[in-house]
Amino acid sequence: MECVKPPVSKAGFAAIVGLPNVGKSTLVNRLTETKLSIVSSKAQTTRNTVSVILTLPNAQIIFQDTPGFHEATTALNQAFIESVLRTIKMTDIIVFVIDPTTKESNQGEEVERLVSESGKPVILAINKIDTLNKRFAEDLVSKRLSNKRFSLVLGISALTGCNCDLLINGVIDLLPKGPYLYGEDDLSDMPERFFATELIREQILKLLVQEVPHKTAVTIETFKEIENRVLIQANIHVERDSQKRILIGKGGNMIKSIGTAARQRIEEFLERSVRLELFVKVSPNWTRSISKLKEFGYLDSK
Ligand SMILES: Nc1nc2c(ncn2[C@@H]2O[C@H](COP(=O)(O)OP(=O)(O)OP(=O)(O)O)[C@@H](O)[C@H]2O)c(=O)[nH]1
Ligand SMILES: [Mg+2]
Repeated sequence: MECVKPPVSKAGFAAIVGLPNVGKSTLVNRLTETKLSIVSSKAQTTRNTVSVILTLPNAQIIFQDTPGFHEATTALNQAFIESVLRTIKMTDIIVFVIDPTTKESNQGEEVERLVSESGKPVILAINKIDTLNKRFAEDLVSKRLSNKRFSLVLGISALTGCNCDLLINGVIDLLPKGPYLYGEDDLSDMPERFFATELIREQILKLLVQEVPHKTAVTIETFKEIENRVLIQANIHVERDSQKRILIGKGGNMIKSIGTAARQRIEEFLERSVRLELFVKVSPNWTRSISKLKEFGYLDSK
């Protein structure tokens, strides 16, 4: 009699770790075919560890996009670092992403040491190879292959998807065996209102220059269904009056542009019609205030 083997599934967490701007969020979106993690050309875009779930026929990977690891100059930066450290501690596998198009830094060495000493399996993903000559990219990979600390070394492009299938296979090989941890249709364990704040912040990062986006936090005050629409009222916090003026813009033009673009992105995400109301508030020195960081969701409120 033929014996039918039960399917063996694998499931676990893969943390995406690296310096700011190396393409971690672009990679998580590419691997999960979503746009859940916000991306911008500016460093320090991601501020919280963002979980995005990829469910395949025999494996479920919870990718955890982390903030770029960098020097802590404010309580906010310190919160980013703590979020990365916490995620490294909890994860099953680390995907360490580097950007060969920028020069190596002390911070780069520090984060490499951190992932190497984590005791977790590490995959090295050399990203942005679409911008490199093929031979040069191959040399970079072969140089790193001699480092036995890496379970796998791949040259990839999060932008074009090059070798991303190999990266997913590499993660699956290292995943622990076990049942799925989330429902097959779940995309994230984070609430819709979190993604709404991120999509507003994404437009702020896109439309404003210099330090204003980095001094901006978004909180949701109202998120409720009214007459077939979701009413979202959000506060945009800045540190100074001058930043408030820039955010509002001449005749309210800037805040209108942010609101229109963010509403469209939130509607795509929620697949529902949205009414978005934005209010700009001055919260002096919030990036240095522990109580404000807790209030804005960047630190545990315990
Ligand atoms: N050419 C190229 N650009 C890329 C690639 N991956 C990401 N980028 C670009 O790099 C920039 C930063 O991308 P993000 O995904 O926001 O980087 P991040 O590592 O998440 O940044 P932080 O959240 O600030 O730590 C964006 O302009 C991306 O379009 C890639 O494979 N090739
Ligand atoms: Mg990011």
